[in-house]
Amino acid sequence: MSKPEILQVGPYPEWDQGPLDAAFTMHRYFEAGDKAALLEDVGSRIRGIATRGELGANRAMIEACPNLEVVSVYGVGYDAVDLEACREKGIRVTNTPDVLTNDVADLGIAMMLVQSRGMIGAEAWVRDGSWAQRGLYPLKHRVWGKKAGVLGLGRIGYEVAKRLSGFDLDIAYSDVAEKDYARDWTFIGDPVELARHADFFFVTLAASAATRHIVSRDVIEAVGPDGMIINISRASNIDEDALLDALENRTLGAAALDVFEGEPSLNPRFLKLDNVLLQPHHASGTFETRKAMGKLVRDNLEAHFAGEALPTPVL
Ligand code: 8YV
Repeated sequence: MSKPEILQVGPYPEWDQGPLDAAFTMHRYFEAGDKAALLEDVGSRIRGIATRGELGANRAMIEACPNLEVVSVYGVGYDAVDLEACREKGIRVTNTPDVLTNDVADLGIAMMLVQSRGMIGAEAWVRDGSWAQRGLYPLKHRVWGKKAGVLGLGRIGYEVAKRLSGFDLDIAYSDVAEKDYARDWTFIGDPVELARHADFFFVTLAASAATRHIVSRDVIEAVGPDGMIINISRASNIDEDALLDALENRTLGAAALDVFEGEPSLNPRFLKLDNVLLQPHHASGTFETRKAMGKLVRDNLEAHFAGEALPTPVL
């Protein structure tokens, strides 16, 4: 019996590629010189799409595969998958939640600390000889005992808030409703009010059309010149032009960002700023977590084609 044919949208590490190639016939979309020609050639044979969180699968790709049965996302965010198209056509969608939650939360906390305490500049201060030549490194800002706001108290937001409580921060959160598992923290429904509360404003909610630019110019202004925005979700959750304006005008004190519109290309305005920490969308980027993500991608595909329950279904 021939192996199910899969459209592979982006690269995977070799420890994933090997088992995928053994179990399926993989068509490497990302390597195709003429992607339209590849879809024309193999689209009718494609039964599954294996993609990445930031790459997804748009309607055109889905419709180019008329016998598509399942989309397996390497990542927890499935905002780049056209769920409406999948619903219309009865296509299953899976992602890789839970296995990456703690790494993503860890990096968010690290980004807050690194940016607030100026550790990138401090490293340069030592390495370039400034310490010996210019003396003490300039003072930065405290983290412990201040106020934090967590926009989105799902899996990742909850783990961020848990970690923040270790720094004696006054923690508030916003979500669609109060969470019974968050009785130790203050619920503030309005993102602007949450931003007014926060010295450190974490953006941790899942991205969708409904959350696009939820961190608006008003929210950014409410975080203010002494506040910091930390984004470990998706760039689309923030009005990036408004963010850049505020960072340039210093009406926002600082930002620490792991995601960007148009990544891996950035708006060049970011590169001129000294009040933003730039990270290359690597919040889940550890060997341990990425191996667990890759296994979930395979487990979901194998379960589907074996007619078994999907381990981590979205649709
Ligand atoms: C992954 C992510 O790095 O989980 C997600 O949605 O954005 C990241 O954890 C990405 O999906 C891997 O390409």
